[in-house]
Amino acid sequence: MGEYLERVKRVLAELEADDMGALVREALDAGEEAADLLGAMGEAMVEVGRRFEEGEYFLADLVLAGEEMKEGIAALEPFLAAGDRGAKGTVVLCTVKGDIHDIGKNLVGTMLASAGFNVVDLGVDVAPEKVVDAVKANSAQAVGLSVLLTTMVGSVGEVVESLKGAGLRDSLKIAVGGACVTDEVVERYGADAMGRDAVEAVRIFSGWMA
Ligand code: B1M
Repeated sequence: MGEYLERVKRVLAELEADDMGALVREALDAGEEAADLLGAMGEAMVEVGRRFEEGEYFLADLVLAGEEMKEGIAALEPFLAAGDRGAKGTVVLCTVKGDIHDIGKNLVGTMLASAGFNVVDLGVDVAPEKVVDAVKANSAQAVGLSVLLTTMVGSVGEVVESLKGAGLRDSLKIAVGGACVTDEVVERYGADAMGRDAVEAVRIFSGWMA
């Protein structure tokens, strides 16, 4: 890992970042790749989560790290290649009911939009009925669900069941992602695929909606 990548990872993980946007821009100017910077920030967030789990960090620290990461991502956005927006079809995206984590979901949304998808982002803590309404209103071809809390993973199943109930499931593809998602989650709740990161998410949706 290059010097800037190490620095980005360290200051975010140590909660020492007071202007993540400036640091990321400096790293880009020094020649670092946007994708590598994203990776370094992602690793830092895993470390922040670990320290929270171990009682070293508190909720306020998660909030702080989350805000800094958002600033870092905002600085990267112009570099996450812009494609032919909306041409590939429509994806309804959200974080599931009971879960308010949105950094990963936003990143997936940005990358999908850059790759040419029309993204309808419903936000966080989204009830299954809202997903159904949005799929109908936007004639979406796919749904993307983000879930980070193990306790909320059942919300994925609720969305799938609601889409089935509305007669929409057969004409839709559903991808899930987020820190707690495994292949088993996909199988148990009847989704179609899981993405480990935003790049994989783009690959999955592109495979469905080329
Ligand atoms: Co929370 N939190 N948090 N948190 N938080 C986790 C998820 C946790 C793992 C930390 C830990 O204990 N180790 C833990 C969950 C444990 C579990 O259930 N297994 C946890 C907890 C417990 C909680 C609270 C319950 C804490 C409390 O209140 N006591 C609470 C829950 C509130 C709620 O949702 N109801 C809570 C709150 C928060 C904050 C609000 C303070 C803040 C979020 C700020 C925000 O999102 N605006 C926060 C943060 C920052 C984290 C950690 C530290 C970082 C998450 C993050 O943004 N990562 C997180 C630790 C961790 O994940 N290891 C943690 C960076 C982001 C880029 O990665 O979101 O994983 P991620 O997205 C990735 C991939 O997963 C994937 O692509 C993204 C880009 O690579 N991906 C997809 C995501 N969605 C996808 C969808 C796809 C495909 C790929 O297709 C559709």
